[in-house]
Amino acid sequence: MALPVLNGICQFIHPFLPFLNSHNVDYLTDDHWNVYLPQYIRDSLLSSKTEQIYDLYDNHSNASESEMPFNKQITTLESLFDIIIYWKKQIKQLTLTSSTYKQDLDNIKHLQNDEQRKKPPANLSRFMNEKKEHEVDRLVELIAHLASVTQSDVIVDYGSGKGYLDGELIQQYNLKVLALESQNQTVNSAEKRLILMNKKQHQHFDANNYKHTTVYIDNKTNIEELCSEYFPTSTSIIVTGLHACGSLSSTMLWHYIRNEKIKVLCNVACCYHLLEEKFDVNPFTKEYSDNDERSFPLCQKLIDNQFKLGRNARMLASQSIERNRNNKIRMGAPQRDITIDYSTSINELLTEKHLSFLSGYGRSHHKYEYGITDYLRMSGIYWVTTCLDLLHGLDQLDTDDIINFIKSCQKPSGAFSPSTQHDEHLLYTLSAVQILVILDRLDIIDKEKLCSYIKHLQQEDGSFAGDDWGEIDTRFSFCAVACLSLINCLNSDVINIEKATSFVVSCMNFDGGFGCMPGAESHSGQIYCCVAYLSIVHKLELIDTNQLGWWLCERQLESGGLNGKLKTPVYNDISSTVYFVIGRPEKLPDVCYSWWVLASLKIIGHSKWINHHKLKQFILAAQDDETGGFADQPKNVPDPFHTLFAVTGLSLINAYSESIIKQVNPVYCMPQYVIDRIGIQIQLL
Ligand code: 3PZ
Ligand code: ZN
Repeated sequence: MALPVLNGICQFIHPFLPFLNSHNVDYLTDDHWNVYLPQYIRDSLLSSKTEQIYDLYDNHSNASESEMPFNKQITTLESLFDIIIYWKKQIKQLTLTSSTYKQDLDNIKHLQNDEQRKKPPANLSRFMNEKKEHEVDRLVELIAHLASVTQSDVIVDYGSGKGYLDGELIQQYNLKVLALESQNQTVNSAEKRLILMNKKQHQHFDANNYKHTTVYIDNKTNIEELCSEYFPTSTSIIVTGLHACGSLSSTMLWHYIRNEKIKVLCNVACCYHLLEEKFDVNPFTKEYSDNDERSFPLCQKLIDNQFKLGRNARMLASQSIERNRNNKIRMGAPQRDITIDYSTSINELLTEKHLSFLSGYGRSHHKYEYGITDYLRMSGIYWVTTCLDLLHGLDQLDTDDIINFIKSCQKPSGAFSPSTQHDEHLLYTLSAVQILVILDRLDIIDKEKLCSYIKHLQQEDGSFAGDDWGEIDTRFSFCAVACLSLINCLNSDVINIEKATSFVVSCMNFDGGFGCMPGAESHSGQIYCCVAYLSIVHKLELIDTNQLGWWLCERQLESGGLNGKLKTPVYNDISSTVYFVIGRPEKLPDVCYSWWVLASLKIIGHSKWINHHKLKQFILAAQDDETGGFADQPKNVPDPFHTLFAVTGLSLINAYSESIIKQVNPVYCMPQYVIDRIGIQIQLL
């Protein structure tokens, strides 16, 4: 019964797949309107409002015959809707809807009284937000009932994250939980959270019921064996996941089908776009996946037909029409902005005031004010030194004092700390190297030691840790190659450049941007580090410059300022008719993003894609006309960090002549004449 439906739908959507797989960031560059939309859809869209199109769809779905309109040629939007609605009805007949699920649950409930549940007191914080509490409480109830009717004694949680679900399974129902999580840090913080919660609530939490382990789960993972390792007496298992991401959900299915001891699968899947696809390229590596066992499609029939759906189409498939219709706030909603009265704002550069603001910070490091506490003093000195140099004020700096300070921060490893009492770190090592290059005092560096320090921070996968504590981040990949190139030691004897590059590229996202690790959300600061990294190693051709350029120039807001990342509305569809948007902290425009965004655009050759005049107005308005210096936004407190990035932003758009602001190098964020002096060749597009 299912097979004709499956085949019919595959045939029906086949011609639409290139369209379904297009991404709206390519809308203009790839001319989607003309390339993908048949004339009849273009006509309908131009002649009706969005609301009317939705109405047409709704009216159709009520009126439509359940007979397949086979012989009709699709020439109107109505006839297209006819076919879509026909297939929707066919699928519905094959689907367990939420009403049958609810009935099933009620039936189970009759078998099981709920007296043993220890509901947490409503006035106690469980360190979860409301949405999470709602989800967790319902899933916990369901799992407990399923455990009871199937006599299962261990719950295996795939991708346990912060352990929200596990904590409640144990507290409320005294169940045994094995938590599986691939991220070590996450597992540790989950355990801490559970212990903390236990203390605060004075409730008994039986630690013997909670076992966790750090594993990357795939089809080869032997769940039965893991269970008997942690719970030797276990006889039957429930596998579950609350937002089991991408392939984790299909893996769970794989295990369930093949393992007798797993009695129940109870999963809330998510992130369909992260599912690997057998016949499509991996969105991150752009390569065909060998790991076809846990990938889409799972069904043998579709595998036999070599059916390829594509990542964007799967993403689209998880957006319901009903939900979109009900949301007034859509993805294309304007980003949050501030209003600035440009008729009264400062519109000239207060160079003299900035020079005294900066040299006040630089002169005595006993009196560092807001922003420059000792844990980032080395970077503070770099911000001040670079900015003074760009404003022709380097003579105001006590360079001997600075050199002595840097020497006091040089560790036996050859690397540098933010201040004397702290430990060395790549971030402050780069700052120290940058200052020394500007002051032409590279003699202070022990190149051999520094090279071996940086070498030992490189990991097997090519990534870099920031220090011996081991945090991994694409920022550190940039710091590593920036340091090495500035001391003229960037070569394959010191670090594995090829691996380092493939790690950075593995952090590239479908939107053209980069995150701090593979799969992490695109963010301007991270994009700058990755783009600057690729410029230093001359591998800019690996960037999709159209896609990235679009993402970056869309950071500019009406106020002229730039923000740091995409505003992504988070929909909370607890009830099917009421929709809330839970506001994630949005990124307002900020002067420092002038640098992260603009420098990235400059490197990929698209700095003209933002409005220079408006940006200049925004940056100038953020000056403090009393103390000097720039703040993150107009009227806020100035600091050296934002002062540097305001000045470098103005430099990149050539807002003033060289005699007022010197040229800045977009990769190193140092004066261009300094880079020329040491003769580094970066790549610019
Ligand atoms: C600021 N750091 O973590 S920080 C930084 N931020 O050391 C320095 N834009 O509270 C100063 N925000 C001011 N002087 C802010 C450097 C941050 C960036 C915070 C910030 C900037 C908006 C909220 C991270 C290079 C190095 C470090 C960063 C980015 C790039 C803070 C908060 C954080 C930090 C310092 C002070 C004022 C100055
Ligand atoms: Zn900022």
